[in-house]
Amino acid sequence: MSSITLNVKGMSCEHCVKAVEGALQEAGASGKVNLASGTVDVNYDESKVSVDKLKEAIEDQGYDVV
Ligand SMILES: [Cu+2]
Repeated sequence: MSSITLNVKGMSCEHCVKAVEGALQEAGASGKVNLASGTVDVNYDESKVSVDKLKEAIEDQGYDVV
């Protein structure tokens, strides 16, 4: 397992938390959003999914990964 912290712009409420964490789950990873810092701690299996794919999954929900 690998882990990374992503900076994500535009998350403001519980809905955003669910959208982002849900998208990561669908991509095969697990994420924990921290609204106060605008970050997401992600645990993932690098043999199954790339960081680029994780970023894409978040961006598909309408948020910017910076
Ligand atoms: Cu929201």
